[in-house]
Amino acid sequence: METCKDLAKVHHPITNIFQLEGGDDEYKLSEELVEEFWKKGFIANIPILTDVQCDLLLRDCHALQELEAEDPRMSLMYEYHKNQSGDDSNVLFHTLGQWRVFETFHDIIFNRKITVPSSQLLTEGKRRSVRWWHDQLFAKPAHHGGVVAWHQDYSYWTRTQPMAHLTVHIALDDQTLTNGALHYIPESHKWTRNGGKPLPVTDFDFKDMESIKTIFSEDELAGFHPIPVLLKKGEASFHHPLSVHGSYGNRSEHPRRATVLNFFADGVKSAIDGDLIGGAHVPKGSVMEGDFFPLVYRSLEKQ
Ligand SMILES: O=C(O)CCC(=O)C(=O)O
Repeated sequence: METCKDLAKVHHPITNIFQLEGGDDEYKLSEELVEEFWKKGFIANIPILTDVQCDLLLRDCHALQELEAEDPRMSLMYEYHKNQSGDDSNVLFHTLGQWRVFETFHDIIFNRKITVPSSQLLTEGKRRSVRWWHDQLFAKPAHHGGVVAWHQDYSYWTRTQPMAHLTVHIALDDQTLTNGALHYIPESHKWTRNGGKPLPVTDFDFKDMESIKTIFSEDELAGFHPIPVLLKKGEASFHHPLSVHGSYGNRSEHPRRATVLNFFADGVKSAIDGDLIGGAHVPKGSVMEGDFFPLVYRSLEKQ
């Protein structure tokens, strides 16, 4: 059988696409931005990628969308949904695991313009070493691109504990009100259940944008004020694992694509003995590490 190289075995950049000359401090967020993150649950419009870097990712995004079911590279993907909603008028291409297949998606996880700010935002107070969790690619085709319903990321991640996670959403196309821009609910990262647990998962059919409202308290409903962040191509938002976010459909003339990187602080442990992602197992209670979960940034601050 034809085989292919699993880039998860390589725990450093392979190309110089995202190479940076500066010292780490050049890529640090200001104290004001760190404060804003903890106050609102997200920060946005942080410039990360050049047009050339975006275009290389878009080239591979196209190749990913064209992968045939029998292509051996498909076996490396954690998840591959041509249309997660199953509804032709609401198409959401959504994959996890392309970092194992394409050098671009592999190397971006080590980009210090991303990992240095992540080390500042993973836990309040001190900088943390950053470990890779997984990637996601969202592509909404022109005219009939689908929604990403309101949700908190950590609702899907309780198999890794404690919660010290972070999401970096990078626009590969300018995001607008007609093409399905990312929206946040400011301060919703404080909305929890039973002593700090995330809200339960509600968007089971990947179609109903508003399904989360069925479980909101009166206060949460009153505080539900979505803000579009209108990222430009190459800009990122960083959000807290409990920040409620989502995006409407794409009714524009052009596709809207975004790459999403998920990290956790070094030291987060497995909370299950089963499959963590893509067949990766870490015994319950043990620190998340190994091929699938490389350290992408080592903080010099005492942990
Ligand atoms: O709207 C999108 O492309 C995905 C939103 C999302 O769930 C995320 O960035 O974490």
